[in-house]
Amino acid sequence: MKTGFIAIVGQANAGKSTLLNSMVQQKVSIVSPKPQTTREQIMGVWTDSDSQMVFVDTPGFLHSKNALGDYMLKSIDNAVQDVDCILVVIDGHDGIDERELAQLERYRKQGVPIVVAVTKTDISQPAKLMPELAKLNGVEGIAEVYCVSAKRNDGVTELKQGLKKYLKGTEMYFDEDDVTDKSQRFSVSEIIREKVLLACENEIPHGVGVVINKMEQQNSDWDIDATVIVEKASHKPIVLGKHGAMIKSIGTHARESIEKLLGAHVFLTLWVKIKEDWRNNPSVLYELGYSNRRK
Ligand SMILES: Nc1nc2c(ncn2[C@@H]2O[C@H](COP(=O)(O)OP(=O)(O)O)[C@@H](O)[C@H]2O)c(=O)[nH]1
Ligand SMILES: [Mg+2]
Repeated sequence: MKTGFIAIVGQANAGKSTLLNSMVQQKVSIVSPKPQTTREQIMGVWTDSDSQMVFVDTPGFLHSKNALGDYMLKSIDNAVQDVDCILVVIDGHDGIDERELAQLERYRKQGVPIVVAVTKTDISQPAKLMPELAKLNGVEGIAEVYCVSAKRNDGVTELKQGLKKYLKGTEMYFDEDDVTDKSQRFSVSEIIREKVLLACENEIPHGVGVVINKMEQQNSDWDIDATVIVEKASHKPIVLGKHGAMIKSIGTHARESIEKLLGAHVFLTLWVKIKEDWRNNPSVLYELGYSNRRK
């Protein structure tokens, strides 16, 4: 058995979480067109007959503007330590910029093999992609480059197969049925946050947090009660929508997705609460699980 950890890094919106979900064949990390959807380290586990790969998804690079941003940056640093391989995800549609090349240089110094996955090939023009790929030729320290489309699952099996050679461990880290290190409670709160991000366009960019107040199973049904936290009074009516239409629609989408995750009927109650500037409030960050403090 070959086992090991692979950190998934790259710019915000490159397609890291989508690629992780595609590699483990389950949605373990939420995805949205907004940068900084992923806030902390999430592990996705893939086990087959001869290997176990633990992928560590990270938030995209950002300039920290608040305490939540500091937490997210720390989470990237933690993720790239002690891994068997760093998988750098580059958006092939967007092209490769100087910042990405500089980051590759930074990772090279870690002394860990670097594999590049150029993704979104389903929407990249080959004629435009080729010169972008050529930029990687001169970069020292890249072990291999794979072109994939996470959305269409193109090249993903080959990428996983290729990554096996970098695994250095021999013991399994997770049970063979595990797909993530996160609790169901965490996944439920993330699904709700994803539906808010998807529903609210650019009005409520990143100031949304979700707290699960109650999550109980009665017979086979789940009863879940959660609060969506917004950071400005003006955001509350937007999340609620006209006569509550928006929060109702968010609730419906979230419930369907949670039912898939839990494989059972779900009763979901959502509340919206204002907590001004919560991204700088240590006790709210702690309540939402974004904290480096020990619990
Ligand atoms: N067409 C296409 N879109 C993709 C692909 N992978 C990701 N996306 C889209 O790119 C956006 C950012 O994806 P996400 O995985 O959240 O990126 P992250 O910020 O790097 O984790 C989302 O709108 C995804 O649907 C892909 O292979 N093809
Ligand atoms: Mg992500």
